[in-house]
Amino acid sequence: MKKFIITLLLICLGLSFIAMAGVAKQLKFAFMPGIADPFYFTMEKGAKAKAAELGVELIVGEYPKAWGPEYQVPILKALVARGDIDLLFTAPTSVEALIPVLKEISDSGIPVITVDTYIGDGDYTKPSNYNFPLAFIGTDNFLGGEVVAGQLALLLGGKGKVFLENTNPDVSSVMGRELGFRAGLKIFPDMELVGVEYCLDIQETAVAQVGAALQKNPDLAGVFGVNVFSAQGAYQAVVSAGLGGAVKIATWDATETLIEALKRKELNLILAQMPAEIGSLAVEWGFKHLTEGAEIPKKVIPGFFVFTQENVNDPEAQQYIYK
Ligand code: T6T
Repeated sequence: MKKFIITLLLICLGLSFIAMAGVAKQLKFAFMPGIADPFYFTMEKGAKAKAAELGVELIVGEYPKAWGPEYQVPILKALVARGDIDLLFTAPTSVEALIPVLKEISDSGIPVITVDTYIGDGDYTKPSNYNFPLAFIGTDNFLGGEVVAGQLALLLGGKGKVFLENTNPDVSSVMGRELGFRAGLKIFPDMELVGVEYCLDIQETAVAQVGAALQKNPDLAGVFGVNVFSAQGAYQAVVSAGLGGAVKIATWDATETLIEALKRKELNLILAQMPAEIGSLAVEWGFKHLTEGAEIPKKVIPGFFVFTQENVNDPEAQQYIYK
């Protein structure tokens, strides 16, 4: 009898070892967005789809109601305080202010990928106090800014006064767009940038700032709004001044609001990023890194698509509208 019980125990022990070996631990990734807007909602969708495909559990931090470290950092801290996160990907809302908190998270053993925005100058290959993220995955904002400048110049026949509505001077993405736009305009000696304002990612402020620029410059020929809220604000200001069509409007981020305005020919172009792809790539690279030890390229740069009045109804273009 004793021998039988011992044999039974050994069999049970063996079976539980086999079961444990067969069931790999499910990875848990955390995503901390920059603000509640269609760009990050679409990024979450892309990340969720890839996570489901790979069997990763995706935990999404509460969406900050406004832009800035004061809103993002407390949510980020609460997210990692759960203690069971295997990897974090996030859009830092400031190049400097997010360094200490992300460093602390990385030092605690949670690998960090920055998506959409970066810390420092975004070069994670050289020695610095911000080179600890595994990678930056996001748009080439400088290139996009140059493209927008070129397109706006084409729409204006290469001459005229333009105004740029930006959000925050300490955010890598939008500053890249501004610098690219400035560089792109240099090719056209008769194009003049008459002003730049920062709305802190508040649409009403963008409306007021662009409205004031229109009053100050009655001969303003074009406006560039660099992200969802600055673009929607710029569009609103031009239309409510009765200048829709007369003042050319270049925008960034393909929200349904902007797409509908483009279809009505009330604005001229929209640069669409690939937020779903950015989210999907973050999950895919994080998974490969943790399961196969893959080294992630320090910069992963998906492309972008430019919507115009001519292509906005093309069936192939519809996939670039944020969901
Ligand atoms: O344009 C995106 C994002 O790329 C940027 O970093 C912040 O603004 C958006 O989220 C749009 O509102």
